[in-house]
Amino acid sequence: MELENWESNRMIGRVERYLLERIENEGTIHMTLIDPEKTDPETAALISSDSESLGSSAIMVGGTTIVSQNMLNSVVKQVKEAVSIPVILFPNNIVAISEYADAIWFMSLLNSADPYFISGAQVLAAPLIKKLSLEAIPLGYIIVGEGGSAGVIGKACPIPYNKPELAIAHALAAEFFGMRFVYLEAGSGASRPVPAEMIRKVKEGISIKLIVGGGIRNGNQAKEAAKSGADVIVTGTIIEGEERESIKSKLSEIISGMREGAKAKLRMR
Ligand code: 1GP
Repeated sequence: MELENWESNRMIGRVERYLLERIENEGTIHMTLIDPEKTDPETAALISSDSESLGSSAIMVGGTTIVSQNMLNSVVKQVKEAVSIPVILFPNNIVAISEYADAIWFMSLLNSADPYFISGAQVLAAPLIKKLSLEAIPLGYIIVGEGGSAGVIGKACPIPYNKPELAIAHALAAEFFGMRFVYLEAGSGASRPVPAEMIRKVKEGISIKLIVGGGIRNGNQAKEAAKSGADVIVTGTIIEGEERESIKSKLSEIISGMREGAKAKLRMR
């Protein structure tokens, strides 16, 4: 096979290609994160369908404390039936894999002090991912600020918000490892999202795609993150425990804010 064909056929799968195209066209894209321990399958399907209508590009499914694979499978299956955008697994551990998803973030927690979260779980999961033909998208995961439950469970040494140079170093390591996405994670429900300055400096320092999440609750924060250079914005907590209409209005505010920020980002290209 020609090198070029090998690269296009083998390295980058269908979901990743779709994400890259949307980022290229829209500047910044939004993903809704569903935690199957906190949202039942029916509600997950409704929220996912609303997210798609409002402009989300993908649904991520995962949480820090997944205990039931059955629940995960039901959520993924029902979400798949409700949307045409991809469903991407966001695994906390080896049990968080479902054959019904389109792809999986194949993620390494780069600032963990425990090798299990850097490459151990990944080695255990890889054969199953292959067997299920799940598209694996390589992702460097970096916990910053408070770090939340993901920081505690993943035994991370969170990067302080006033040390963007450390975030750049970790993100560059992800790039040099060959990962194609890097995620600055403030932790689900963080009281402060990743600061604009950290996003801007990391974006300037790398050439892979930058995902930002944790603590984004309003349109202004989404706008700031996009304007500062985020390629993907993830929100999860805003869809939990609220009425459908109020979730829709929050999502719409966040996606409009992001789009405003993305316009500024596109102009700066
Ligand atoms: C958590 O970054 C995601 O992994 C989303 O965070 O729940 O605070 O939106 P929130």
